[in-house]
Amino acid sequence: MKITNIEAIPFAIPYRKPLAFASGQIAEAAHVLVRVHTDDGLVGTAEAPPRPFTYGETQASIISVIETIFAPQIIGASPVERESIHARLNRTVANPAAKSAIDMALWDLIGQSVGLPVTDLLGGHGDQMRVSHMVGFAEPSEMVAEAGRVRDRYGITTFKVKVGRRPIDMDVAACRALREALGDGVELYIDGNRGWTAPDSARALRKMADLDLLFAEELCPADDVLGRRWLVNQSTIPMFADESATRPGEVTRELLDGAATGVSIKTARTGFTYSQRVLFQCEGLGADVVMGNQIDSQIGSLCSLAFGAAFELTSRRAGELSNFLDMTDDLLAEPLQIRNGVLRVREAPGLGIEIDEDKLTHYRQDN
Ligand code: MUC
Ligand code: MG
Repeated sequence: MKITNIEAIPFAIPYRKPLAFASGQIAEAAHVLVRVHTDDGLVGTAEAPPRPFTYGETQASIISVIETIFAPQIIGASPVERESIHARLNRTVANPAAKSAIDMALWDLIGQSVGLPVTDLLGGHGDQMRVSHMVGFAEPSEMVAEAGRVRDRYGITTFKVKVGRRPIDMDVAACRALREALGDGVELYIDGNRGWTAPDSARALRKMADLDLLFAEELCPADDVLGRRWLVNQSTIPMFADESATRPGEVTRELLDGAATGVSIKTARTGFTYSQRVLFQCEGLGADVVMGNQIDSQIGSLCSLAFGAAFELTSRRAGELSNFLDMTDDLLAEPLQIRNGVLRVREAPGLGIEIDEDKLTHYRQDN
């Protein structure tokens, strides 16, 4: 089996309501669908969500780097030659979403060619994950209403609350309102997307000490090196790194620096190959992990689920798999269904991504 062609197709699907957080706002899923074709007729599929505020990639840059640099480097290779393919891709620095979409499409091809789901190839731990839902910036009462709706409709009982607004009071009030309204039966944790300073973060954590937060993610910038260590030293809850730890080397640095005690794994930026490395590193160092979300559509969510369900450590915590609920539509022929707070892995070989071609024709932006 040889790679014959790589398609990078821009598409845009509006959100019902924008998701706002300290580093940005997403109002439409303007992503890139990546399809890797082979000479035996199989097609591997994944998506690349551009997040300029985190990685500098745009929809145009993802398409350009795939078409002009990556495709010529790997056409003719076999999808199983992952090490040599990554060596070629890594001649170009950065571009994590573009590289990861190619990586996941290759795993999809390998799964299809041997007739096994990618989850089984990766680790085969289980076939489902509990789902955590992200609650974006709004007035506290609206945030409570959204979480309540999601809990009642989908059975989700874990919520990631976006914080990082300054001054800290509105976020502290939102977390308190969520705990009071939803009770002790739900899990809450916070993500600051670097919006607070270390002293802001310490104050906010003190004010929320009675809210039984599971952990806190990326409250202040990674460049605040001493501030982050100072924060971790005084925090009574685990502190997770997200956008400060996007590659295996950064993960090691953050953990050994004492700047974080856990890591968010996002397949949208480390694919399956490098997500495995990050996971095994965390396991070896005794660090905690959570499956994060890059505001993925159902395609990306299926990829995170395939990886998260494959390992015991990634299945312990609920995975962030529900951002697609805010989208007005999606590209999967068979939509994902969250039931009783759980998403199940597809039994089909590979990733089980079947694209609705009519929807793709409707939402693609290159025709
Ligand atoms: C997160 O965990 O930070 C927000 C921006 C992004 O790229 O991912 C999200 C969620
Ligand atoms: Mg985060």
